[in-house]
Amino acid sequence: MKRNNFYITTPIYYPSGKPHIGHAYSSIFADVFARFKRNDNFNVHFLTGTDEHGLKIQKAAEKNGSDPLSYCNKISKTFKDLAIKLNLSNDDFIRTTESRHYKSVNDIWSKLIKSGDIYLSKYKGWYSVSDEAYYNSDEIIEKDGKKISSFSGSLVEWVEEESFFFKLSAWQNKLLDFYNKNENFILPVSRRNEVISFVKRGLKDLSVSRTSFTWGIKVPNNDKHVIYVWLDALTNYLSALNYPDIDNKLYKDFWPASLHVIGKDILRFHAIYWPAFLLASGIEPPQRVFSHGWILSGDEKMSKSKGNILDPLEIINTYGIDELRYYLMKEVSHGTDGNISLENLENCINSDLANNYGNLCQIVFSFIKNNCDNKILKSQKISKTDKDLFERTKKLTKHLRSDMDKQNLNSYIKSVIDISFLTNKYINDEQPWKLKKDNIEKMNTVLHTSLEQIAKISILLNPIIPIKSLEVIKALNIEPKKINLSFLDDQNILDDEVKIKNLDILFKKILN
Ligand code: ME8
Repeated sequence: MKRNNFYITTPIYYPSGKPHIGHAYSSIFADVFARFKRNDNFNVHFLTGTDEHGLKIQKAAEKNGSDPLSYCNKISKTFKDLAIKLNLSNDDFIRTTESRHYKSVNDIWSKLIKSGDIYLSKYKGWYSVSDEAYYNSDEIIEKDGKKISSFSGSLVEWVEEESFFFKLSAWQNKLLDFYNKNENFILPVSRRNEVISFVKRGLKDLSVSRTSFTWGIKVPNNDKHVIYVWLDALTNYLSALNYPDIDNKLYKDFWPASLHVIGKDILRFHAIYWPAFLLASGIEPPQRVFSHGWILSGDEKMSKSKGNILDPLEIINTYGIDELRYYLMKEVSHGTDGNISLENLENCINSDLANNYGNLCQIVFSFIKNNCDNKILKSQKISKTDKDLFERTKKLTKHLRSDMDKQNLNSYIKSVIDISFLTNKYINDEQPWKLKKDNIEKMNTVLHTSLEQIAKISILLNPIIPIKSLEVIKALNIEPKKINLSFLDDQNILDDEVKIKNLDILFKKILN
């Protein structure tokens, strides 16, 4: 991969039911990084899609009286539509039922056979259809007379069938070595530690094919078996770059992936199986797997099987997409789980968006419209207060790139909102409405400085609230294609003379 290229992926979603807020969270989180990197002049490739094979999907289709492919065609479209509603900036949407994906999975399988990493035997053990995961006996507990996984709480069933196995046990030390050499491969650190201690406890060979159902990619030269859905699904990240054609531009530019965003429930697959499959195939593993926590409802993960779902589309219709994006990114701490509620959403919209950033834009834009004919010429005289604001802003922006490079979005948002808070305070202290009477020169400086701050804040918030921030950016007469983060290296954004356009109210305060 060339420098300045950035390949980022969301998990590909099971089209087994309606998308929920947990799916929206994973997708928006990835989108924020894709947009941030684009604004920072990276060449970005952002992938999302649907994971359409396996028993879980076959069963969901049967329940709906449909054949699996027709069922997937229908439900995959709801995820594609959701991507549009969430305003995702994805460059591609992959479906694992596409021929480009079959080609790539077949190639990986053949490579693993050739390297001697796959052998035929018999699987005897526990399987969860809902997680599409195998569990060891010591991971199974009994609840209400039913066997469940202690890890996910999902029902498991006993399976005995002929199966191909991947020699995962042989990769234990090589994986530990890989984690050691690539300190930031798994973030946050708590998840990295979790993975390392799991691998240190010993890895068993992994069953990578099934014979008891048919909905999947057939094992090459053995029609009785379908390839285990996780070996199939993970390979999507390569298929989307036209793998196995490794000489094509997409693959050359973007592999290894820069960042796989995933939820903590699928960490084992991405942080253990995936690098092992890749190393065994002679392909470089991705650079980073970032595992976010769960969105909880009460104390439980929000999910279809638990029936405690908040519908993202309903929230978008009531509150707006930027409002939902901001709330999810700000309120849910990214490494850990977070509870969400409509009450907190409303409080967050009021405090950060309406009363802070929105208020700042409204005060400055309407004052300039009513008193300065929408034009401001910067004067050269800078006061101590102006300098102070500039210095404090600089201190807050200093760590933003490194925050984003570690997916520390909470810290990033906090700093940007602090800048907005400081600027509101600056306006209140400097009171341009009083300066209008006897110090026009200073009034102009205060207004110009405020516009410069608004420009910075809007560009920094752009990855999170792309629609509203763009309204402000356009009202500042900054061309959208000129958005970039070079001001983080100490440059100003605005010319000395600024002509602005009218700006409508950005965020309405929600009254209870
Ligand atoms: O796991 N809170 O698909 P999926 C936060 N097909 N994130 C949540 C969540 C919640 N309540 N519920 C789900 C799969 N997610 C596989 C991925 S990738 C090669 C294959 C997140 O539709 C979950 O953690 O069950 C996961 O990252 C993503 O949504 C997709 O879940």
